[in-house]
Amino acid sequence: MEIVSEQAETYTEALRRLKEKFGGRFVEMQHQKIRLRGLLGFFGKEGVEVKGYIRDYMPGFAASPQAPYAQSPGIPQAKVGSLAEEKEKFIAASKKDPTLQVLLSEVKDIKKQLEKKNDSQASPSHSTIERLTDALALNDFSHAYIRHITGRVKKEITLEALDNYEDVEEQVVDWIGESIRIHDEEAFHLKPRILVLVGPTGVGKTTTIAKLAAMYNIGGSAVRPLSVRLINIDNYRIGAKQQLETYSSIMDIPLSNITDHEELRKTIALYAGDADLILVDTIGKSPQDGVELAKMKQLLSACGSRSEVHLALSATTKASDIGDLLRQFEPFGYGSVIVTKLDETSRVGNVLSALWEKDKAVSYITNGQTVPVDIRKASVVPFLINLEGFRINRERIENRFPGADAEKINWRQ
Ligand SMILES: Nc1nc2c(ncn2[C@@H]2O[C@H](COP(=O)(O)OP(=O)(O)O)[C@@H](O)[C@H]2O)c(=O)[nH]1
Ligand SMILES: [Mg+2]
Repeated sequence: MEIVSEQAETYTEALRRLKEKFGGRFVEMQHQKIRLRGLLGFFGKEGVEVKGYIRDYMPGFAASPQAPYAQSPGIPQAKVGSLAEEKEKFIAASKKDPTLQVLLSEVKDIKKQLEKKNDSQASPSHSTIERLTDALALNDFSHAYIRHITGRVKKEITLEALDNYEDVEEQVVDWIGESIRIHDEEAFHLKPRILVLVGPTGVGKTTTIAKLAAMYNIGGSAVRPLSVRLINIDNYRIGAKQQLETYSSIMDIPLSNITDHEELRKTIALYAGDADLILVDTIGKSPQDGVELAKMKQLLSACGSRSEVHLALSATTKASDIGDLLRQFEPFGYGSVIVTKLDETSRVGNVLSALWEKDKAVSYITNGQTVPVDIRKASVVPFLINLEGFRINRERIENRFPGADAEKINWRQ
């Protein structure tokens, strides 16, 4: 059986050509939008590719004198119905005939192979694009993210400019930077600001709460000193209560341990009078534990709809797990993510791809175990200077992405 295809600007034109060549023997398997190949495969117009196979005589397909297209002499004519009709007839016939069943499974295989081939043809290579793809993959960016970037390169960069790798690389670094959304703290100027931290066990929620408490309580060039209160709902884990209590007493910041919705509501009401910032630490349950997550969500509703929920996400999380995590915590309505443990990995593509795909902002980044120093308000620069295999002109990106207190950050020490 022979597989054929035809590309044209319209579906009708592609089909017309196929019918002209093969008459009623042509059976369509699929058609899809493609970009017609222009110079070196770039900048082609949109078109359609129709694929199918040439049918030999098959029982069940009667010759039709009304076949609309010319038939080759000697070949039995087939009735040309709609694709759906043809398919149905074929499947019905194949049920009775084991030979046809084999044929059907071969057609399916061929279809799969054609699709695969098509995928690889869809990205015509240029050495710059190949190098960029490798560099992005080295940083653990997802396939979707890499496709998005290389797609932009093909669409927005001329063939001539593509020959200058350094320029394209610089442009791509900017695009990566632009894809990072930073949480807008100023948008939350309610008093008190209630910041709730959720996330899986061990990502660094409690440590981060302590760091945030110190950062805002003490103040500094990047933040003004605030009146801070702590609330802990991590009573289930042995030692967890004590962990935040220790920080609270060292920093002399009031802490309440609470166990239920009502207690949480009352505590917030009590603190609301004189606190600027209330930080709420939550129980560290496994994200697989749906019941516990639902209980926590119900309990947290006591914080009110104006509270900010942030998800703590470790930069060391496997790329394949990040999507699931972001989804599992979605019911909490978190708007931004605190990326923790950036010091433990040199690859940030996994996190950046997931945040971009789910359109989540980054609010803070933490880069070490030491309370209170290892935390920063999120900014684009630390992510970019962590990129492996990209030439980074630090001065240029700091001007391009002026951030919180980027000038003080030196993550590559
Ligand atoms: N390397 C590194 N370790 C961290 C960071 N943040 C927290 N940790 C460590 O991660 C572990 C779990 O932290 P914890 O705050 O108890 O996590 P929780 O279960 O989410 O509350 C502790 O050993 C912390 O010291 C960070 O930014 N970098
Ligand atoms: Mg904890």
